[in-house]
Amino acid sequence: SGFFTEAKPCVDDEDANSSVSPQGCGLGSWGNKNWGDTGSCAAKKKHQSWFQSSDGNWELAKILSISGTESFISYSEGEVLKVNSDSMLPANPEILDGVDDLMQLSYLNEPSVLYNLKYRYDRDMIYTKAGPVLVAINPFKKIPLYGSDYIEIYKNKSKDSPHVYAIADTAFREMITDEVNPSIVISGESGAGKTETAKIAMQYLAALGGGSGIEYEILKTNPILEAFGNAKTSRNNNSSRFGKLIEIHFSETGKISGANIQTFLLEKSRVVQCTEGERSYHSFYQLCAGAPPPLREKLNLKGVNEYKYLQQSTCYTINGVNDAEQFHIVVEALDAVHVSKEDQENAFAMLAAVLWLGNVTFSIVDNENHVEPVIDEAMLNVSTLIGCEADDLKIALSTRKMKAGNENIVQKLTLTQAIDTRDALAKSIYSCLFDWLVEQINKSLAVGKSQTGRSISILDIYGFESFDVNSFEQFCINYANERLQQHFNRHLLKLEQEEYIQDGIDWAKVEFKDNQDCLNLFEKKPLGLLTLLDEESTFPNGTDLTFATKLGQNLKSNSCFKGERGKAFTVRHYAGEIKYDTSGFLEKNRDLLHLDSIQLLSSCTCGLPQAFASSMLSSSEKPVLGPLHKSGGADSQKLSVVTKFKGQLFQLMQRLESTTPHFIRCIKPNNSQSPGIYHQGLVLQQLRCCGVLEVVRISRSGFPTRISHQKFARRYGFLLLHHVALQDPLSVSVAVLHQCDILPEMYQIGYTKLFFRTGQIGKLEDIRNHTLNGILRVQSCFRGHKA
Ligand code: AD9
Ligand code: MG
Repeated sequence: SGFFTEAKPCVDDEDANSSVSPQGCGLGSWGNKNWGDTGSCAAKKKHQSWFQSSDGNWELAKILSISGTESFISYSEGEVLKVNSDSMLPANPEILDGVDDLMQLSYLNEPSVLYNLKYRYDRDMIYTKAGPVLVAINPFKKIPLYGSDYIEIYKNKSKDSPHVYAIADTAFREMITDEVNPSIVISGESGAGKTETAKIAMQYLAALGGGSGIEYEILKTNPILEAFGNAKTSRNNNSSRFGKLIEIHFSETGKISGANIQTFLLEKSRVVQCTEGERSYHSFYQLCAGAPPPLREKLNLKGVNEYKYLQQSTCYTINGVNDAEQFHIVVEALDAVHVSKEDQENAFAMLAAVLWLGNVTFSIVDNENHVEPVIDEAMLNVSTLIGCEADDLKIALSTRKMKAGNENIVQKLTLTQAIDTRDALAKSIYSCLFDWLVEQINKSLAVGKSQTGRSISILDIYGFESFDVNSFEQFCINYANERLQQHFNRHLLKLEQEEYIQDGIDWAKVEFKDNQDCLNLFEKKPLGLLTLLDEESTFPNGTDLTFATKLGQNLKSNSCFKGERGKAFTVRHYAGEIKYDTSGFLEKNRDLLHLDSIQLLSSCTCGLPQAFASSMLSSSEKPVLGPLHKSGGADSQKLSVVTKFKGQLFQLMQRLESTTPHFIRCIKPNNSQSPGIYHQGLVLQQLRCCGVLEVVRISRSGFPTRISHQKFARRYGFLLLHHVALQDPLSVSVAVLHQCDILPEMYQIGYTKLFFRTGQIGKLEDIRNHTLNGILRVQSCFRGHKA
């Protein structure tokens, strides 16, 4: 098994010497990237090789003969083909099939990595290490890898195959022994499995640190947040429409003492608009399907297909999901986190109010096309549910108070304005409800507010999205993913290499795709996407079109930006090019709720709307969106959505920087959410864009363990037989390394630190323990004598 656990540095020498072409037949390069190791034609003749078939997939072939730049190969069932030698890549020997760490591959080229992952995926081994990163391929089916038996196995370390449990275990032990706060950062495209992975990690930590009962509450936050914050999209039947950082607090002895959840930017627009084939938030369907009769009656609930907001898509159900059952699970979870029955009912009333708001219609009341809501069942239900007078609701939905100079004037609304006002109210009620729930959860989980300061954080945000039409929501989501990618690059690619270079060790730099340009495109002041969006959002005459035009004029020089005709623009993200349609950008960024609506909510007799109104008023203190809203007078002044989001992301990054990160990369093997389908091209694109292969390259040729000369000398100096202990730490260290037979290629001596390849410190620790035990034996023997 030693063969599989040690990192194997690169290609064997024999191959390198017998190379036919000086370029190593161009092995290792594909496209313009150079992932692979150098190999040789001789190596290709000995082993099987990869060649790319006409459909773009890589296939294994045997080389029959090589003449110049051409090779004859046989593949599949003996078919013989003439191919360009340069287009072939070496395959690994069979004995390396399915290794559990990509670092163990002799040839680290793309087809070999793809093959290794597929080999494992086909055998339900969905987890593979890529050096320090755990790669998780979504199985889209239940696999028997979880639960208490498995947790026990990883707890006792009786198995060390890659698993989320193993990552959580490492994080936990690191927290206890090194007194650090680890984080588990999960990334990947939409539908790749981040949320499931986060839950699996939580499950393990709950089992490890459980006992007080609080772990049960922590696990119960998942069904609640998923009900209110997840929805079916065309990419994922249970897509997170918000970002989440959960910080689990531990006592000194490693028992869970509480937790805290921070959420990021919920996609509000889904409440009032929904694309065909998708759904709004699960909570609506669950309520309609699962509410018991008395609640149905009280909220005057109808079937989902009677609500206009939900009717926009003809999709009401999800295959294999029982919304009524889910409703009961959510109620149970709300009980668990101590949301009172009364508050639960109030929360459901808000859901019903939102649904009924969507059914409010308007009729024209004068010859200037001003409208008023029709007083019907929908209007009456909304006012009952939120606890206001129907008349007050009517005024809030059909007029707007404005300040002109010192005078207050009342402006009547046109149909479009009235609909916008209605929808804005619905979106606000929903997002306030979401925030309120998170607050209730946090209150309940705050019991043992981390007295020790020890915690493990798990980050699960919405994954990179690319739809046919990409709007403001995708713009924000993809921006967040760009930030997260930079955090990944920084820790695994940049800092790692910088440390080698700074300490002066021999190191051939591994190049990687830096996404700083793209982040600059978003964040640069004064000319970045975010500032330009904010600026345009404050101009009274700004429109989505003028915004798009302005982008084209100002951002041309950034290589990640591409202007498009009309209201669109394209961003070259790390994960691919995305064309955004600016329709609705300005309005969504302003996210105005008119003061009239806030006043309406604060006058409601129902507890929740009042709480919502006061939280909205308190969060709208900072005047950032200027002129338009000042002249509008009555509108609340508040941070724009992107500015607030950027602030949250910066805070998040700061928090993550104070932790020791562990990375999990989720990969989606197909776009149809089906088990057993492994789409090479799709997997490759995800591996490429997120830099996993570069990480393996760095880890494989790198020195993952490092320790200062002083620390090393202190820990191992006593092992020296000849006393050099009086010498400087560097001399002591070197002497220890010689005495312990650590091979010269297994370490490097930097200016301040020693750098080791994997496994070397383990060897030294073994020797140390052995020696210490010997000393202890001698001492006890000695004591025995004395007695
Ligand atoms: V999004 O960015 O929130 O749209 P995620 O979170 O990356 O996305 P999610 O965890 O929701 O994806 O996974 C999508 C679906 O894949 C789940 O609903 C499961 O049906 C399926 N899945 C993911 N991971 C596993 C797993 N380890 N075992 C079984 C899984 N099924
Ligand atoms: Mg998710």
